[in-house]
Amino acid sequence: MNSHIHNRRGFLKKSALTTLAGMVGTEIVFAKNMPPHHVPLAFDEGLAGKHPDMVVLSDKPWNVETPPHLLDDAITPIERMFIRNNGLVPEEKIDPSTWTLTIKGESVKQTKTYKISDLKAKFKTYTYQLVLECGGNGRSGYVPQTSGNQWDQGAVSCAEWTGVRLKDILNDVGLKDDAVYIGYYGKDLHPSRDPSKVVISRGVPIKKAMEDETLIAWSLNGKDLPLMHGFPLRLVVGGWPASVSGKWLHTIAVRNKEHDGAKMDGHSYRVPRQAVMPGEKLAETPENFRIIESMPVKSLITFPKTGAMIDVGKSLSLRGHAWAGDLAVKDVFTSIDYGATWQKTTLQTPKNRLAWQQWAAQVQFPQKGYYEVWVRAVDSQGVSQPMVIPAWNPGGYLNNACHRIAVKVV
Ligand SMILES: Nc1nc2c(c(=O)[nH]1)N[C@H]1C(S)=C(S)[C@@H](COP(=O)(O)O)O[C@H]1N2
Ligand SMILES: [Mo]
Repeated sequence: MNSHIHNRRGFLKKSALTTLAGMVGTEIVFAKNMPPHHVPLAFDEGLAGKHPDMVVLSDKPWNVETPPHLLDDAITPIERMFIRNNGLVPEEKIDPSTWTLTIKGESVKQTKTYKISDLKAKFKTYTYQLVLECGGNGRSGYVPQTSGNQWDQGAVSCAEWTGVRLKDILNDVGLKDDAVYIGYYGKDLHPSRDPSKVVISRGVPIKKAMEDETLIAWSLNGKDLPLMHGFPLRLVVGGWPASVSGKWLHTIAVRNKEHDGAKMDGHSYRVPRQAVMPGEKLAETPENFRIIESMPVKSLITFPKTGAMIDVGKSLSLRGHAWAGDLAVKDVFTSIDYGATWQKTTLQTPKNRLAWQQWAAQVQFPQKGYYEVWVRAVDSQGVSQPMVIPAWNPGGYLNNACHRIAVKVV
């Protein structure tokens, strides 16, 4: 946040003009014409601290994705993490020392409220590397096009989250026997700015909520959460659509039924129970649609970048990551002949459950010319990524088709 340049609502401070010019590295011509509410693009808060090559899909709300070659690190740096907001970032001043988390709902024995300092003092702190992938990652591959952000391959990250286990908090609160689901509430605003409207409130079954790796986190890659990623507190649930990892978290409801918050209904984060024809309209009932739970097996080539040129006779070093929702990845293969033959790569074990795994390969090309390198992962139950786009669905979710890059041997 460039709070010394402009405040949360984007008013440019007059005194900041000189600083701003300094940061741009040159004079801002026509600065006197800048409207008072104007946030200079170069410093727009959504992109503050982000890598310049991130791809902006929209800015109201912010939806920003990462090109695959920027995801080369084992732990995704904050500047390379995708952003997916359904509404507007909280505009109030956030003070972590007064921020609270309330656990309530039909299935708690008592309602209890904790300050962040209480969480830190009362419960053991854990750090996990967790894959967060938007349920709509890969949506742009579906024909006919479905509504929603047209993500390519980059709505995924695996960063290091630090916080306390949700299960430790829930055990401290005390649950009734009928607890089956949790739902989160965050402080972001509905795009209409109507405070009575909740923009998103999703959740997971109690079994997933009680897993060791399900965290209430205040830290990302060893630093305070950035505002865009949920400062000061966030639910983090690895392996499931990242929409269940609620940002700007202030309340968790423990439910005696499936959570019925915003974006739990219709075809939101749901897929048809039975395959449908591409473009087919289907009544949006729970009989027809199931909630997406564990994400399917997937992989990325993060090096080299597509379009790489290599000298004939040289072998090419390839690398990337693979992940499989709640499961581990068993094998990763590459192909240079459109899937006719596959070579096994070297695959590392995950740092912890629900972290992505690194793979690496050396590939030889038989002659000069154009190639595509494909990567395909197989999960611990033997299920493989498809080589073609998987079943079309009205929400455009779960496209886990093989990632590919173009290589020219010269
Ligand atoms: N409060 C709140 N939490 C949220 C969202 C949101 O809009 N509001 N978006 C969800 C969705 S759909 C995704 S994919 C992830 C994205 O997390 P990130 O922006 O930190 O990468 O946050 C989830 N948590
Ligand atoms: Mo998402």
